[in-house]
Order: sequence, then structure tokens, then C-alpha cells
Amino acid sequence: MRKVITYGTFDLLHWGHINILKRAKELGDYLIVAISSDEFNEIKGKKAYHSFENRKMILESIRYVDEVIAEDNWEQKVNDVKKHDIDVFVMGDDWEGEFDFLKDQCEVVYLPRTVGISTSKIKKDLLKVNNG
Ligand code: C2G
Repeated sequence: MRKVITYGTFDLLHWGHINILKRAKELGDYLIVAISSDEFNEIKGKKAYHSFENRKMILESIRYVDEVIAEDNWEQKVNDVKKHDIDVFVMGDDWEGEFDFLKDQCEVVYLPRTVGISTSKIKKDLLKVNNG
């Protein structure tokens, strides 16, 4: 069984997220998503609208996702790949090259980001709508 893993905050879930989850799943048979904890989001300088528990529950409902684990720090990826016997690590290409250190453990695939949508764009557009 080919196992795939990907990481992210996945806040205000949108079709760009679904695109990468769908494509990540197509690279194997089992997809694990490591979702950033609220504490780790602070380290990333992000404030998610939905709590970790709610972002986790939402991701677990997606047909492409087989398992959701917590992402608590930058360092856990090496151990996650070992512990979960991962064959493929996937991230959007805004992270191109950032995780090449995993290449001696598993395949590392950067997929093109979906253009035209992002959580920050949603927040910005809503601000505009509400402020006229
Ligand atoms: N993504 C995408 N297209 C978009 C928006 C996001 O392909 N329009 C991808 C990102 O490239 C990432 C995933 O969706 O692979 C999740 O995006 P975020 O929730 O913004 O995750 P990020 O903050 O980049 O966290 O350790 C890695 C970090 O946790 C990644």
C-alpha cells in the first residue's frame, strides 16, 4: 500500500485545498494529512478561523483523506515519514525545494498551486464586501 502524506493549515477549506488533496491521493492508496495545530499556526504566524479540532473534523470528512494527524512543529516530518511508513511526501509548489531533505526517505512531490483562490484571498474579499 503506497502511503502519501501532506501538511497544512487547511483553514476556510476551499477548492484549492481539495485540488491538492485529490492529486495527492492519486499518487498512492492512502493519504495522511498532518494539520497544523493552533499552537503551530502561531509559530507559522497564521491565525486560523477554525480551531484545530474543527479543521481536523472537516478534513476527515473528505473522501480523498484517509487519516488526519497533528502538525505541531517543523521538525516532525522526518519522524512522521518513518513512523507512518510514507512513500510520497506532497506539498504545493509554493514550498518548492523546502522539503528536499526528505528525498533520502521518500519521494518528494511539489504540485502546482491552484491559481485564483487562497484563504487570505477569501478573508480579503470578505472584508471588501462587508466594508463596501
Ligand atoms: N494550496 C494549493 N493551492 C491553493 C492554496 C493552497 O495547492 N490555492 C496548497 C498549499 O500549497 C499547501 C496546502 O494547500 O500544500 C495547504 O495550504 P495551507 O493550509 O496554506 O498550508 P501552509 O500554511 O502552506 O502549511 O509544514 C508545512 C506547512 O504546514 C504548510
